[in-house]
Amino acid sequence: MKSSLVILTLNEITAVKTLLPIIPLKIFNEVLVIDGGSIDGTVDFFKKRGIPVYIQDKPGHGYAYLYGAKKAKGDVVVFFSGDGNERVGDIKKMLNEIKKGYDMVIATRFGKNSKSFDATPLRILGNKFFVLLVNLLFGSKLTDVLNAFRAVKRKSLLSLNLRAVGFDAEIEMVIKMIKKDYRLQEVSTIEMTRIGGKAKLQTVRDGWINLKRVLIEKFRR
Ligand SMILES: Nc1nc2c(ncn2[C@@H]2O[C@H](COP(=O)(O)OP(=O)(O)O)[C@@H](O)[C@H]2O)c(=O)[nH]1
Ligand SMILES: [Mg+2]
Repeated sequence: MKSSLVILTLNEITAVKTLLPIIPLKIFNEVLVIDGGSIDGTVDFFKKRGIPVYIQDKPGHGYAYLYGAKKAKGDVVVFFSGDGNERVGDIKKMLNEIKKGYDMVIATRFGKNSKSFDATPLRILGNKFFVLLVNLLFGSKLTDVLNAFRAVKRKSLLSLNLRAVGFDAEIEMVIKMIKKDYRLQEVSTIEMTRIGGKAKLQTVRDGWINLKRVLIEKFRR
C-alpha cells in the first residue's frame, strides 16, 4: 500500500521549521504540501528542501483535503497540520490501522489516554457537543469528529463528493463515511499547543458552520 503525507499550511513558517526535522518522512512514498496562500515564506521553505508545494486553486481549509487527495498518488493519505498541534509519533500508528482495513483513522484528542493542550474550554465543549451529536444522529461511537489529523484511504475520500470548503470538512468526511458504511477507527493522541503563527479556525463562526453541515447531512435526501 503506497502512502502520501499531505502537510496543510497557511502561514506556518515558525512551526514548519521545528516540525520538518522530526516528521518521519522516510516511511512515506511521497510527501507534499498543500498551501492555502502563505505569504510568510512557508512555500519557499519546503521548495528549497525539495518538497513539492501545491498552492490551492480555490481557498479554504476544507478544500485543502480535496485538493490534497487529488494531488497525492498514494493509496493512503495522512493529513498533517503544519502548525505544531499534532504529535508526529502517532503517524505510524495511524498507518498501521489503515493497513488493518479501515477507511479512515482519526487521531482522537478526547479518548482514553488523550489530552489537548491546545483546546480552550469553549473548544472542548464544542468538540464534545459535535461528537455527541454525530454519535446520536448517525449511530457512531466516536470520541473526536473534528480533528484534522487523520489518515484516509484516498479512493474512499474521493468517493465522498466533499462539499465543505471550510472547517466543516472534517465532520462531513466522518458523516459521509458512516453513511456509506465505511470503517472508521481512532487512535489516541495528545494535542500540543501550536508553534508560533495564528489559528485560522474561529470557534464560534466555525461552530455554526459545523452545525449547519451536520443538519445538511442529516436532512438532505
Ligand atoms: N492548505 C491550507 N491549510 C490551512 C488553511 N487554513 C488553515 N490551514 C492549516 O491547517 C492547520 C489547522 O489550522 P488551525 O487554524 O490551526 O486550526 P485548529 O488547529 O483547529 O486551530 C494549520 O496547519 C493551518 O496552517 C487553508 O485554507 N489551506
Ligand atoms: Mg491548529
